Amino acid sequence: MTAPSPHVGLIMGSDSDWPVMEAAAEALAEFGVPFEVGVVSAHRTPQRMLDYASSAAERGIRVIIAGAGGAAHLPGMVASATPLPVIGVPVPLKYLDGMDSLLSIVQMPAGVPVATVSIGGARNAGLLAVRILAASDPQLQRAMVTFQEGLHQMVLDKDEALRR
Ligand code: RP5
Repeated sequence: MTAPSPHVGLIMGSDSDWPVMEAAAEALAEFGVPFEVGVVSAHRTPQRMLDYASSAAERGIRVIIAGAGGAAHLPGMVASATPLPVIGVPVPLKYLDGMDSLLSIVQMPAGVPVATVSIGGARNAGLLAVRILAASDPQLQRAMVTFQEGLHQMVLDKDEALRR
């Protein structure tokens, strides 16, 4: 049996980003969304980044999640070279608490959008990718509704436990 072709491209500037970015992979796996993972650096492998971004749509990728730390130009540069929706994850490094990554990703010029999640917010990046795919996939949308109902119930359960 052949593996399903990936719908989400999960890329990061360095393998050192993986401990943060892993949460996006987990979210995608929870919903059974096929994805690929790779290291693509805007600064160290600029041509590879352009090749990845410009070929992603024709390879069947529908959403790209790009995480990077420091001078985090990867999500924005990828967004400039693909028509696909790009979700940017600011990865916190040793200095500046990820503010550098956040500001590098979030302040995009008009015309080149990147949906930026919170610093270290890779799980939400995965969930946002699921929602984007679910907009044209009723089965996936039902799974998202079930997930949201689970969140609702979790809060009610915690409330009840506190009141006891
Ligand atoms: C960025 O530089 C990467 O996304 C990573 O967050 C950071 C440091 O990379 P390494 O020096 O750990 O490879 O481009």
